Amino acid sequence: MKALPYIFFVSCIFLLNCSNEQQGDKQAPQQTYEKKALPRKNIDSLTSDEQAAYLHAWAIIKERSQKNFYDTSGYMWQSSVHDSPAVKLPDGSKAYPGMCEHGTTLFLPWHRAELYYLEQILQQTDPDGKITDIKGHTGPSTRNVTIPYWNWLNKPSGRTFPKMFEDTASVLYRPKRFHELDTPLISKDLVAYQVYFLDWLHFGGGPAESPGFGNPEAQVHNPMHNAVGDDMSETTTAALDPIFYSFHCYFDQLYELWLENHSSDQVTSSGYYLRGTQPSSVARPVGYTPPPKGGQTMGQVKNYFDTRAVGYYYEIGKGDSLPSKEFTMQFTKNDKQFGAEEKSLYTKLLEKGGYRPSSDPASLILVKPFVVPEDSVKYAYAFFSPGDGLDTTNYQVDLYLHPGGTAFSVSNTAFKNKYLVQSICIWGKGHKGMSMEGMSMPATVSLEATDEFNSIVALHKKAKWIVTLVVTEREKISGQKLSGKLDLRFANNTKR
Ligand SMILES: [Cu+2]
Repeated sequence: MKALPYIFFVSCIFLLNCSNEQQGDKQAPQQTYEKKALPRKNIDSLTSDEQAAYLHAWAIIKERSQKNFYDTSGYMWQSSVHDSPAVKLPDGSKAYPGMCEHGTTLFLPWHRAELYYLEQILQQTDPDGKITDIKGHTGPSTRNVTIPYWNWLNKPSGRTFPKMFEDTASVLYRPKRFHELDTPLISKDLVAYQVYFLDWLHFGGGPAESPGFGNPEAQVHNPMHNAVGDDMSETTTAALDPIFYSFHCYFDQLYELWLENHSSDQVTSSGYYLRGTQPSSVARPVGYTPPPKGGQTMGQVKNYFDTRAVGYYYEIGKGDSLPSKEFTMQFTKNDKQFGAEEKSLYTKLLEKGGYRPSSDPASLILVKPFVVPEDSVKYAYAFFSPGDGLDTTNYQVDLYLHPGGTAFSVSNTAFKNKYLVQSICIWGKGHKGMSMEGMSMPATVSLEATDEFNSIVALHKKAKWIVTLVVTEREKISGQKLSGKLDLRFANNTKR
């Protein structure tokens, strides 16, 4: 199963009102230097001193923002870098914290850079361990603080999340997360398959000419944002939740594993400058050159390929390793998926997690019959153009390929297991306004099913089949009747 779901993704202009406070940071000349790489650990394996240092650093960046909302080394600015393209400063001028990148090849690289800056800022909060924070703690030194990762593929140490995020008195706590989730939501097999067997286009997302979600983003990241809920379910607020950074830290580890298993040469965006305004007190990564027009200070994608040069590496304990490549290989041999086999490849990959596409009543079902061609195809895509009611709601799109005479039904588990081939989750629909410079966003969601289509060609030439798209609203907030269009395209040439 290889798939590339494309999506029109819009971003949000989040205007922060001005106050009488001063802007925290004026840009000074940039400097770069190499530093010792520090381990990023599983949050559950931090020692009590490491926990104390992490919490102390967070308490300090929170206090900075309480004193000066516009302090670029404070919590508010750092969370604004995720989705605040324009901020009006007290003097009336504008500043540009940043914009997250989603639905393109920049998704993983951008979030890597975002974590780098926050980590450097946390390290610099109290290197000598002398400051007393808002929680009344003096020290310890924050010199060696790194962002700990939340391995959301494992059973949580707390009820739903790692314990450190469930302590109600902690600076890391947010009360409105969905604390009753059945986790792990995502299957390790699905993620391992993506890391080992997907090329950059399908893992990292589409390039400037044809942007689109990579599978980890569409099938793992997006449903997880919705599942954690509250702040995390909107792009404008996601980074206000401290769990955001540990959540993304694990995606960054998966990005690193992908780079180890493949090659950074495949990463189509390596020369792109990453948008975001970061404090000049943070040393830029090795190889950094300022962008031609100024303004965006996070550097280029390629500046972050070598994490040790950037200042960190992942400490992966036994319990944190993915299923092996050899084990995962079994999923690639699935050529009978539309014959005797009872489950599609995608269904098998999902099995070990709680995440189940089309598990709620469908909000919209679209069908299109087709005749299976005689020869295998170079590509097969289902395109979904969202219509009424889908511009402001988070939803799920699931793709089924099945024989004529059968029909989708939510309660027919055997049918769903056999014919579900692909899905994509759309989140952050509060997000409106800008799209990335130089990247034109298509207005349709598209789901690739080339391998699955060719499995059907091998077994069922000239038969009548049906493509069904099932749209499920995740929050049922629109109350509107939903509409949309489905198109199926397949051909023998490589051009879509
Ligand atoms: Cu995210």
